[in-house]
Amino acid sequence: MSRTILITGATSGFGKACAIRFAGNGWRLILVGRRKERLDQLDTDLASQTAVLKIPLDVRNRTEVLEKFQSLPPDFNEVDVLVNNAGLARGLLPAPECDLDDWDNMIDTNVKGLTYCTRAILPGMVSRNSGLIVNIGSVAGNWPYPGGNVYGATKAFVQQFSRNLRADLLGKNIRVTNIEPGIAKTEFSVVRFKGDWAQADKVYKNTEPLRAEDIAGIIWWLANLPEHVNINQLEVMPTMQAWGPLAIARKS
Ligand code: NDP
Ligand code: 8X3
Repeated sequence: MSRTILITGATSGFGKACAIRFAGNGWRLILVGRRKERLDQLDTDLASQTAVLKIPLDVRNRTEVLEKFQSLPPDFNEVDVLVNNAGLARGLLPAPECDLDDWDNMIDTNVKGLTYCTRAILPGMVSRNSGLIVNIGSVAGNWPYPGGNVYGATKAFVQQFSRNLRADLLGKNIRVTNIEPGIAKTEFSVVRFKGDWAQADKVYKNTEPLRAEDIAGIIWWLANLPEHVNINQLEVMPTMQAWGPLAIARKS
Protein backbone atom coordinates (compact mmCIF):
# COMPACT_ATOMS: atom_id res chain seq x y z
CA MET A 1 0.00 0.00 0.00
CA SER A 2 1.25 3.47 -0.77
CA ARG A 3 2.41 5.64 2.08
CA THR A 4 1.12 9.04 3.15
CA ILE A 5 2.99 12.30 3.73
CA LEU A 6 1.51 15.47 5.23
CA ILE A 7 3.40 18.59 4.23
CA THR A 8 2.71 21.99 5.75
CA GLY A 9 3.68 24.96 3.61
CA ALA A 10 3.20 22.97 0.41
CA THR A 11 2.34 25.97 -1.75
CA SER A 12 5.93 27.10 -2.29
CA GLY A 13 9.64 26.41 -1.83
CA PHE A 14 10.73 23.33 0.12
CA GLY A 15 7.18 22.12 0.74
CA LYS A 16 6.16 22.24 -2.91
CA ALA A 17 9.38 20.52 -4.03
CA CYS A 18 8.78 17.84 -1.43
CA ALA A 19 5.21 17.28 -2.70
CA ILE A 20 6.51 16.85 -6.25
CA ARG A 21 9.28 14.48 -5.15
CA PHE A 22 6.99 12.22 -3.13
CA ALA A 23 4.17 12.28 -5.70
CA GLY A 24 6.62 11.05 -8.32
CA ASN A 25 7.19 8.03 -6.13
CA GLY A 26 3.51 7.28 -5.57
CA TRP A 27 3.06 8.60 -2.04
CA ARG A 28 -0.35 9.92 -1.04
CA LEU A 29 -0.12 13.66 -0.35
CA ILE A 30 -1.81 15.82 2.24
CA LEU A 31 -0.96 19.37 1.25
CA VAL A 32 -1.40 22.26 3.66
CA GLY A 33 -1.04 26.01 3.11
CA ARG A 34 -3.07 29.21 3.11
CA ARG A 35 -3.06 29.92 -0.63
CA LYS A 36 -5.87 27.70 -1.85
CA GLU A 37 -5.34 28.49 -5.54
CA ARG A 38 -1.78 27.17 -5.31
CA LEU A 39 -2.97 23.98 -3.62
CA ASP A 40 -5.52 23.59 -6.43
CA GLN A 41 -2.80 24.04 -9.07
CA LEU A 42 -0.53 21.50 -7.38
CA ASP A 43 -3.42 19.07 -7.16
CA THR A 44 -4.07 19.51 -10.88
CA ASP A 45 -0.39 18.99 -11.67
CA LEU A 46 0.06 15.90 -9.48
CA ALA A 47 -3.34 14.18 -9.69
CA SER A 48 -2.18 11.87 -12.50
CA GLN A 49 0.60 10.56 -10.24
CA THR A 50 -1.08 10.09 -6.89
CA ALA A 51 -3.99 10.85 -4.55
CA VAL A 52 -3.97 14.38 -3.15
CA LEU A 53 -5.85 15.82 -0.18
CA LYS A 54 -5.76 19.61 0.01
CA ILE A 55 -6.17 21.33 3.35
CA PRO A 56 -6.17 25.10 2.94
CA LEU A 57 -5.52 26.50 6.38
CA ASP A 58 -3.37 28.76 8.49
CA VAL A 59 -1.25 26.70 10.89
CA ARG A 60 -1.67 29.50 13.45
CA ASN A 61 -5.34 28.56 13.80
CA ARG A 62 -5.19 25.96 16.55
CA THR A 63 -8.85 24.98 16.38
CA GLU A 64 -8.77 24.45 12.65
CA VAL A 65 -5.50 22.51 12.70
CA LEU A 66 -6.80 20.14 15.35
CA GLU A 67 -10.21 19.75 13.70
CA LYS A 68 -8.88 19.09 10.20
CA PHE A 69 -5.88 16.94 11.13
CA GLN A 70 -7.85 14.81 13.58
CA SER A 71 -10.65 14.06 11.10
CA LEU A 72 -8.68 13.05 8.01
CA PRO A 73 -10.67 10.94 5.52
CA PRO A 74 -10.03 7.16 5.71
CA ASP A 75 -7.65 7.05 2.71
CA PHE A 76 -5.42 9.67 4.32
CA ASN A 77 -5.70 9.12 8.06
CA GLU A 78 -2.54 7.10 8.53
CA VAL A 79 0.20 9.71 8.19
CA ASP A 80 3.60 8.05 7.77
CA VAL A 81 5.59 11.27 7.45
CA LEU A 82 4.76 14.71 8.82
CA VAL A 83 6.86 17.54 7.38
CA ASN A 84 6.55 20.60 9.60
CA ASN A 85 7.77 23.04 6.99
CA ALA A 86 5.35 26.00 7.10
CA GLY A 87 7.28 28.95 8.40
CA LEU A 88 8.62 32.38 7.68
CA ALA A 89 10.91 35.24 8.61
CA ARG A 90 9.51 38.77 8.75
CA GLY A 91 12.00 41.61 8.63
CA LEU A 92 15.74 41.83 9.25
CA LEU A 93 15.87 44.89 11.50
CA PRO A 94 17.81 45.15 14.76
CA ALA A 95 15.65 44.19 17.75
CA PRO A 96 14.96 47.72 19.05
CA GLU A 97 13.44 48.67 15.69
CA CYS A 98 11.40 45.55 15.02
CA ASP A 99 7.65 45.47 14.55
CA LEU A 100 6.05 43.40 17.30
CA ASP A 101 3.47 42.12 14.83
CA ASP A 102 6.31 40.55 12.86
CA TRP A 103 7.64 38.92 16.01
CA ASP A 104 4.16 37.59 16.87
CA ASN A 105 3.75 36.26 13.34
CA MET A 106 7.02 34.31 13.46
CA ILE A 107 6.37 32.92 16.94
CA ASP A 108 2.77 32.01 16.09
CA THR A 109 3.74 30.28 12.84
CA ASN A 110 7.19 28.76 13.41
CA VAL A 111 6.68 27.80 17.05
CA LYS A 112 3.01 27.53 17.92
CA GLY A 113 1.78 26.37 14.49
CA LEU A 114 4.44 23.68 14.38
CA THR A 115 3.44 22.41 17.83
CA TYR A 116 -0.28 22.31 16.89
CA CYS A 117 0.44 20.23 13.78
CA THR A 118 2.71 17.88 15.70
CA ARG A 119 0.28 17.40 18.58
CA ALA A 120 -2.58 16.67 16.17
CA ILE A 121 -0.70 14.00 14.22
CA LEU A 122 1.37 12.32 16.95
CA PRO A 123 -1.33 10.19 18.63
CA GLY A 124 -2.02 8.34 15.35
CA MET A 125 1.68 7.63 14.91
CA VAL A 126 1.89 6.40 18.49
CA SER A 127 -1.11 4.10 18.10
CA ARG A 128 0.41 2.60 14.93
CA ASN A 129 3.88 2.65 16.52
CA SER A 130 5.29 4.06 13.31
CA GLY A 131 6.10 7.45 11.83
CA LEU A 132 8.62 10.11 10.91
CA ILE A 133 8.41 13.78 11.82
CA VAL A 134 10.66 16.09 9.82
CA ASN A 135 10.89 19.57 11.26
CA ILE A 136 12.38 22.37 9.20
CA GLY A 137 14.63 24.38 11.47
CA SER A 138 17.42 26.57 10.15
CA VAL A 139 21.08 27.43 10.54
CA ALA A 140 19.57 30.54 12.14
CA GLY A 141 18.63 28.36 15.11
CA ASN A 142 22.29 27.44 15.61
CA TRP A 143 24.19 30.59 14.69
CA PRO A 144 23.22 34.16 15.59
CA TYR A 145 23.37 36.95 13.01
CA PRO A 146 22.36 40.62 13.06
CA GLY A 147 18.63 40.93 12.47
CA GLY A 148 18.03 37.24 13.12
CA ASN A 149 16.63 38.00 16.59
CA VAL A 150 13.21 36.33 16.82
CA TYR A 151 13.44 34.29 13.62
CA GLY A 152 16.59 32.53 14.85
CA ALA A 153 15.03 32.04 18.28
CA THR A 154 11.99 30.33 16.77
CA LYS A 155 14.30 27.94 14.94
CA ALA A 156 16.27 27.26 18.15
CA PHE A 157 12.89 26.26 19.60
CA VAL A 158 12.40 23.86 16.70
CA GLN A 159 15.76 22.28 17.42
CA GLN A 160 15.09 21.69 21.12
CA PHE A 161 11.47 20.67 20.54
CA SER A 162 12.71 18.06 18.05
CA ARG A 163 15.17 16.66 20.57
CA ASN A 164 12.59 16.65 23.35
CA LEU A 165 10.15 14.78 21.11
CA ARG A 166 12.84 12.12 20.70
CA ALA A 167 13.12 11.90 24.48
CA ASP A 168 9.35 11.55 24.93
CA LEU A 169 9.05 9.00 22.13
CA LEU A 170 11.91 6.79 23.24
CA GLY A 171 10.88 3.15 22.93
CA LYS A 172 8.41 3.92 20.14
CA ASN A 173 9.12 3.34 16.49
CA ILE A 174 8.78 7.04 15.70
CA ARG A 175 11.62 9.10 14.31
CA VAL A 176 12.18 12.84 14.53
CA THR A 177 14.64 14.86 12.45
CA ASN A 178 15.37 18.56 12.45
CA ILE A 179 16.75 19.74 9.10
CA GLU A 180 18.65 23.02 9.43
CA PRO A 181 19.15 24.56 5.99
CA GLY A 182 21.33 27.53 5.21
CA ILE A 183 20.63 30.00 2.41
CA ALA A 184 18.13 28.55 -0.08
CA LYS A 185 16.43 30.25 -3.02
CA THR A 186 12.68 30.06 -2.47
CA GLU A 187 10.09 32.75 -1.71
CA PHE A 188 11.61 33.02 1.78
CA SER A 189 13.35 36.38 1.21
CA VAL A 190 10.40 37.89 -0.67
CA VAL A 191 8.29 37.11 2.41
CA ARG A 192 11.01 38.35 4.78
CA PHE A 193 11.25 41.66 2.88
CA LYS A 194 7.47 41.93 2.55
CA GLY A 195 7.20 41.70 -1.21
CA ASP A 196 10.36 43.67 -2.06
CA TRP A 197 11.68 41.45 -4.85
CA ALA A 198 14.72 43.69 -5.49
CA GLN A 199 15.89 43.33 -1.88
CA ALA A 200 15.15 39.60 -1.97
CA ASP A 201 17.12 39.15 -5.20
CA LYS A 202 20.21 40.73 -3.58
CA VAL A 203 20.32 37.87 -1.06
CA TYR A 204 20.99 35.37 -3.85
CA LYS A 205 23.03 37.60 -6.18
CA ASN A 206 26.29 36.13 -7.51
CA THR A 207 26.19 33.04 -5.35
CA GLU A 208 24.80 29.53 -5.56
CA PRO A 209 22.25 28.94 -2.82
CA LEU A 210 20.56 25.65 -1.97
CA ARG A 211 17.58 24.76 -4.14
CA ALA A 212 14.20 23.62 -2.83
CA GLU A 213 14.81 20.29 -4.59
CA ASP A 214 17.95 19.75 -2.48
CA ILE A 215 15.89 19.80 0.71
CA ALA A 216 13.17 17.64 -0.89
CA GLY A 217 15.88 15.11 -1.76
CA ILE A 218 17.07 15.05 1.85
CA ILE A 219 13.52 14.49 3.10
CA TRP A 220 13.13 11.66 0.58
CA TRP A 221 16.37 10.10 1.83
CA LEU A 222 15.21 10.41 5.46
CA ALA A 223 11.87 8.77 4.67
CA ASN A 224 13.64 5.82 3.10
CA LEU A 225 16.22 5.12 5.80
CA PRO A 226 15.81 1.88 7.75
CA GLU A 227 13.33 2.38 10.60
CA HIS A 228 15.95 1.79 13.26
CA VAL A 229 18.01 4.78 12.08
CA ASN A 230 17.18 8.27 13.39
CA ILE A 231 19.00 11.34 12.09
CA ASN A 232 18.54 13.79 14.99
CA GLN A 233 19.61 16.96 13.23
CA LEU A 234 21.04 17.74 9.86
CA GLU A 235 22.60 21.11 9.16
CA VAL A 236 23.01 21.75 5.45
CA MET A 237 24.55 24.76 3.72
CA PRO A 238 25.40 25.41 0.10
CA THR A 239 29.10 25.03 -0.61
CA MET A 240 29.22 28.80 -1.15
CA GLN A 241 28.23 29.53 2.47
CA ALA A 242 30.30 29.24 5.67
CA TRP A 243 30.82 31.11 8.95
CA GLY A 244 32.32 34.57 9.28
CA PRO A 245 34.49 35.85 12.11
CA LEU A 246 32.95 36.94 15.42
CA ALA A 247 32.18 40.66 15.40
CA ILE A 248 34.09 42.99 17.71
CA ALA A 249 33.00 46.54 18.50
CA ARG A 250 35.96 48.93 18.72
CA LYS A 251 36.16 52.36 20.35
CA SER A 252 36.88 55.14 17.88
P1 NDP B 1 8.60 29.84 1.10
O1 NDP B 1 8.19 31.22 1.48
O2 NDP B 1 8.88 29.56 -0.32
O3 NDP B 1 7.53 28.78 1.64
C1 NDP B 1 6.94 28.92 2.91
C2 NDP B 1 5.70 28.05 2.98
O4 NDP B 1 5.15 28.17 4.31
C3 NDP B 1 4.62 28.47 2.01
O5 NDP B 1 4.07 27.31 1.42
C4 NDP B 1 3.60 29.16 2.88
O6 NDP B 1 2.30 28.92 2.37
C5 NDP B 1 3.76 28.40 4.19
N1 NDP B 1 3.26 29.16 5.34
C6 NDP B 1 3.76 30.28 5.86
N2 NDP B 1 2.99 30.70 6.87
C7 NDP B 1 1.97 29.81 6.97
C8 NDP B 1 0.84 29.71 7.82
N3 NDP B 1 0.60 30.62 8.78
N4 NDP B 1 0.00 28.66 7.65
C9 NDP B 1 0.23 27.75 6.69
N5 NDP B 1 1.27 27.80 5.86
C10 NDP B 1 2.13 28.83 6.00
O7 NDP B 1 9.90 29.55 1.98
P2 NDP B 1 10.77 28.21 2.20
O8 NDP B 1 10.32 27.09 1.38
O9 NDP B 1 12.18 28.62 2.12
O10 NDP B 1 10.44 27.96 3.74
C11 NDP B 1 10.05 26.70 4.26
C12 NDP B 1 10.65 26.55 5.64
O11 NDP B 1 12.07 26.51 5.53
C13 NDP B 1 10.33 27.67 6.62
O12 NDP B 1 10.06 27.11 7.88
C14 NDP B 1 11.63 28.47 6.67
O13 NDP B 1 11.80 29.14 7.89
C15 NDP B 1 12.64 27.36 6.49
N6 NDP B 1 13.97 27.73 6.02
C16 NDP B 1 14.15 28.41 4.85
C17 NDP B 1 15.44 28.72 4.41
C18 NDP B 1 15.70 29.51 3.18
O14 NDP B 1 16.78 30.14 3.06
N7 NDP B 1 14.80 29.50 2.19
C19 NDP B 1 16.61 28.27 5.15
C20 NDP B 1 16.31 27.58 6.38
C21 NDP B 1 15.04 27.30 6.77
P3 NDP B 1 1.10 29.98 2.30
O15 NDP B 1 1.71 31.35 2.21
O16 NDP B 1 0.32 29.58 1.08
O17 NDP B 1 0.35 29.75 3.57
C1 8X3 C 1 16.84 30.85 6.57
C2 8X3 C 1 18.33 30.96 6.50
O1 8X3 C 1 20.29 32.46 7.12
O2 8X3 C 1 18.34 33.52 6.12
O3 8X3 C 1 16.45 30.17 7.70
O4 8X3 C 1 18.29 32.75 8.40
S1 8X3 C 1 18.82 32.49 7.07
